[in-house]
Amino acid sequence: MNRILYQFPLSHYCEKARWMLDFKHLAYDVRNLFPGAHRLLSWWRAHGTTVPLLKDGREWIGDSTEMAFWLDARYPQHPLLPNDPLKRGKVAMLEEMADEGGVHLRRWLYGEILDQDAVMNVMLDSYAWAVPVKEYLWPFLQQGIRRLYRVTPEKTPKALENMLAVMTRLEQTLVDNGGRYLVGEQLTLADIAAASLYAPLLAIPGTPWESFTIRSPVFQQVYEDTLRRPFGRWILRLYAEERNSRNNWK
Ligand SMILES: N[C@@H](CCC(=O)N[C@@H](CS)C(=O)NCC(=O)O)C(=O)O
Repeated sequence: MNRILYQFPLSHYCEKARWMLDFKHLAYDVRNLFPGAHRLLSWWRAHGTTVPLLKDGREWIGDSTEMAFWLDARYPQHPLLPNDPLKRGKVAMLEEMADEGGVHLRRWLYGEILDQDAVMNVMLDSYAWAVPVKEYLWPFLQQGIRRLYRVTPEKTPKALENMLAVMTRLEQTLVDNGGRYLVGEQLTLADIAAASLYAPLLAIPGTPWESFTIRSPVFQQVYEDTLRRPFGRWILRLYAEERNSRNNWK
């Protein structure tokens, strides 16, 4: 396969990239990079430090937003961004907002789930060499994640607040647009970004986040509130009706 998505199974930005490729009906292979070591490839090929990292033929793209623009330019079928300049600008702005929400969500959610064996399994079971030693590796990985994403008791409450504030702004846009899509009358990059970056909150079957346990009362409350809100119900609808591939994250 000449198109390869380098990723982490658990990453919601990688889910965004998978969804974009699936939406455009582009076939690809998934390769899981080991956290930390991934930076060698990301830096070498795209001068970045993160995944998703896409290799498409001879091209390498190292950021999910860049990927969207690049994919649309190269493969115009099933556009992620509308041609109309006003709608296009709005989609780009909402995607950026969703990306920002994803950073807050990640910090808060890791604070809630990073001590769970289910998280260790999703993160490490895809590396055959790591499985026999995963219990030894896990504390180092946990520490690295806490440090990289600044998952601390001081920072996570603010991350929750910010994550919910972005959710409210996206939800208001959705409701103002009639409740089906964020912009216009069809799925765009804005919807894919918002739904994939907030999907970890909802334990949707077929996603990497289905197996986590909700332990704290705060998480229970956030989960129930999100399920009740138009935004949460909308994400569930998109996953049920418009996410044209599942279980492709392993
Ligand atoms: N702006 C980037 C963000 C991607 C991102 O934050 N990826 C995380 C995984 S969720 C990552 O690679 N973290 C490892 C690191 O920063 O070294 C994108 O949209 O692709």
